[in-house]
Amino acid sequence: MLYPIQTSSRALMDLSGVWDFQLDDGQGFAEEWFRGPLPSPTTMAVPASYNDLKEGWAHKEHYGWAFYQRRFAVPAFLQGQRLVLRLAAVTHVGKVYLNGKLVCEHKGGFLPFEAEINPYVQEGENLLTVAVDNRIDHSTLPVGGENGTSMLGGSVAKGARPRNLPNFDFFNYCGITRPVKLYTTPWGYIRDIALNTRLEGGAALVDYTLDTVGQGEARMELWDESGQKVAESAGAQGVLRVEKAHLWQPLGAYLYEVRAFFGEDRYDLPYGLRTVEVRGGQFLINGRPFYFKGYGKHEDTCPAGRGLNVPMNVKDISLMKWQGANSFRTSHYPYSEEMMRLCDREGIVVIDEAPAVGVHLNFGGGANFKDGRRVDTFGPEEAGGIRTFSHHKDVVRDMVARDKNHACVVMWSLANEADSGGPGAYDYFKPLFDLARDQDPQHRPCTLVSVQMENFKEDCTLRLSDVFCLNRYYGWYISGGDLDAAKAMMEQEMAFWDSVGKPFMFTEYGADTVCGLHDTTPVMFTEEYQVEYYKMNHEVVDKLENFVGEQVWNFADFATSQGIIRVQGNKKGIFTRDRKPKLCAHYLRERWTKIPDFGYKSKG
Ligand code: BDP
Repeated sequence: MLYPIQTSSRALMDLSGVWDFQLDDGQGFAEEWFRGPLPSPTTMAVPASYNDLKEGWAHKEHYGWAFYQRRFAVPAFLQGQRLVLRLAAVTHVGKVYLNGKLVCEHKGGFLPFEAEINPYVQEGENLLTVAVDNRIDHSTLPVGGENGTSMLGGSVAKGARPRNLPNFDFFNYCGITRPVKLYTTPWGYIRDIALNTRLEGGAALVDYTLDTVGQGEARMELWDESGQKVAESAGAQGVLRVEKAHLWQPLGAYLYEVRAFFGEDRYDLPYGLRTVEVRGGQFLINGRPFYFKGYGKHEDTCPAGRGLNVPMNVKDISLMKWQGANSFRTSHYPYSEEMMRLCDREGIVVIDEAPAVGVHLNFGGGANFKDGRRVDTFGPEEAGGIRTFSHHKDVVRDMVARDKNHACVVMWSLANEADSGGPGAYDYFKPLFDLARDQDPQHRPCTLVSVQMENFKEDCTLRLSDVFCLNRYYGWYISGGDLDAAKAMMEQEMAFWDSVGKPFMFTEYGADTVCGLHDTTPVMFTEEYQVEYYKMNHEVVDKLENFVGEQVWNFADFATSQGIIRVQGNKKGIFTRDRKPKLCAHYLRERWTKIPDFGYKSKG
């Protein structure tokens, strides 16, 4: 799916701003709030999560639907064009109405959807209503408790309101969290572009496919950064050959511009030339062994919640570069298209993750430890099993469709901390890996991110993943406070992963650290402990031959549900939520600025 842009054939209108807003008390659909002005609206920023933008529990912990509304006019001079309304993220279910009529519905809060609205548009003002449902359960991604009750089927106390019970460790922010845009195309138009780069000596070959609708001649051009046309080709499918190609490199971005023409339509796409491959125990970018240094992150800022925050995205990348970091994972959902385009420009390497978190009914990640009963996550629905499979296919397909041309994306992560060692896990995940591999024109490596478990040798990642991505908390959840014991246990497990012969890395390791807590003896929660924790971990992983990267948990402190092990959120950040460095930020800077992006392990 193409990002909406303005070109010589396309107009683009951004509907961001302050919209009318009303939480649904249960009457919204019965009273057909989408037919006219909302009965008693307040104001709401779009894009943003609504939870923290008004005071009190009603907005913060709302359970169910909320209605957004605004008016817009379509300029008369755009008549005769195809009009598309595009919503980049509505969390988690959206119903879109124009002038009282349902235009489209979409499930999944972190990926875009769009609809042709010509049949619905009227002259003068149009009334746009977006109803948003934030409920999570065993069929949604991320996963939540059923019917607003606890994961294991406990019932709501009499008189208590049902509420979302996330089976994951981040706040269930919701609303229209990314931009709503209106764009035009001619009636014969470019629906999609798929690109793949192959290297041949100093030349690059770009295979392309244009997916078009209607009649017209197709043509492609490739322009370099200095504004020179370096290749062109006729037809909807073909190859662009670039002699002396300037490659896109980690922390050394170079972006060509692909110009696609079809009939009267034109679409321009920034495109970096690079290859990715897993060979032996190495992760190769442009044929050289890459070492991941960086983070698991969140889209989480105050007060926008998960709402697009462009200044913070720019700041975060600046902080990462200050530290010598070169990469992050979009834990635990695909990030905004604006962030992906920024990473292309900045040379930041991205592991792109599907919103599949909480696919584990015996462990909810971090704040959500279970009561000890075992549930067969991938077992029959009647026995309480998960119902995410078909939706999981949709989000994997849509994530690849959205992000397939980004140079920054080097690997797909199909889930975070699923029950991948449990019965039925292989059969659940095998078709998802097949799907991702089949849909990606670049055939990037695929992984699933593994939770710490005793039976790690049964983790289906061993049979499915190209790179083993491990979340490990030796020295925090395991042997917290006793780094010697933690180290011994960790060495034992890591020897196994190093012996398998495939590359592996940490996608999470971390320790909660309250900014400002200090001690001469490094006890848990102090800034000193966080530094000692990472030093211990690095002593172990530096000795592992096939260990290809360290992504720390987390870049910054972030909001979670309330719970007895969360102090106004998760405090494993290396930066505070407002991006001030903890002691450890300086330690990691020391370390990472000395570690080369390529060839860190001897085999390089
Ligand atoms: C892991 C999860 C992550 C949590 C983290 C933690 O993948 O979402 O925030 O642990 O506990 O289980 O901090």
